[in-house]
Amino acid sequence: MKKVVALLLVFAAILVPVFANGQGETVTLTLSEVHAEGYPTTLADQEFARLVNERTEGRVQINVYYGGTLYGEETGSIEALQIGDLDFARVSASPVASYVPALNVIQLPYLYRDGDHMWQVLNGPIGQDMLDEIQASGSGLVGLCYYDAGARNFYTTTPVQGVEDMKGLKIRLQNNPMMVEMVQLLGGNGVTGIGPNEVYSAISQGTIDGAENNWPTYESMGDYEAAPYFILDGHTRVPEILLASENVINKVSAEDWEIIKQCAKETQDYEIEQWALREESSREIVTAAGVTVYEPTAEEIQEFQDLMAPLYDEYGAGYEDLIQEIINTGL
Ligand code: BDP
Repeated sequence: MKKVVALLLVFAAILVPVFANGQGETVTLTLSEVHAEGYPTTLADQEFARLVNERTEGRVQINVYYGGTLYGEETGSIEALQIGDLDFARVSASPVASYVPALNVIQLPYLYRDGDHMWQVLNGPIGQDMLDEIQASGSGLVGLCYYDAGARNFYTTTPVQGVEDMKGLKIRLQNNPMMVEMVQLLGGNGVTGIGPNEVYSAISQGTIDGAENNWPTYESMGDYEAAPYFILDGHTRVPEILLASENVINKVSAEDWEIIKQCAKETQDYEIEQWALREESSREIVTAAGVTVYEPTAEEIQEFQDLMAPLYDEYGAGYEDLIQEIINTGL
């Protein structure tokens, strides 16, 4: 009799978790984020983890490592996703283009009229096709959703009020050859291989003369203290992407994979709201700290745009119709 009870207990111990989640034990997954606590994308990652935990009734637990503690450089996190060493990473679309070249199209300089235009494109069939392309490309990556990252602008240790002031400046860029070429077209030198958390010290040490980013990163990484000249040239709008490793599909049930994809989509609007708030507060913080913000005239912006135009021929080759469709969206 005792043996039977013992046997039943063993069975129960095995079967209860199996029935509880359809797969076995709770699956613990890891998400890497370069930004600090409280940054809009970090908040969205955490909301994603919370929703997944709630909807899978605890079957899937996602641990968010923010502040670049796992990977300070996004190329490193993308490669870890590809080999299944990491499950999720919230990254900028910029470095992903090295693995999925079509993504360069949605980050060409001066492509969007404004943020609303970009969201119309990303929330429509073009945006979904691009996310699908990430997995279809055989990169081992899955694009789950986009987040807002506003517009990127140059900031430097010396005043820049137009293209002529960019000549000879060493500017840190994301790991994307198109961005390096963009700065070369302006007469500057693009520098890559510096993580966003290292920009402040690279500027302070004089390794670079500046970088380019949005208001929140400029503020949150403290870069404004080292490079206090900010020109609102708005050369690119590069969306953020929440990526999964394709390997996650093997770690969770089919039902939970669908839940994960759905939850990611649902966090997009939340991030956009958080983004708008942070863009405003970051702008206030850096201007109060004495940053010199230069607002170029339409003619001055046109000069940036004209010099960068060759990127459309090179990186837009084969995508001419798509580019036209993007430009026409919302008109
Ligand atoms: C920020 C993005 C972050 C990038 C960073 C960069 O949010 O994902 O890593 O730019 O310039 O705006 O590397």
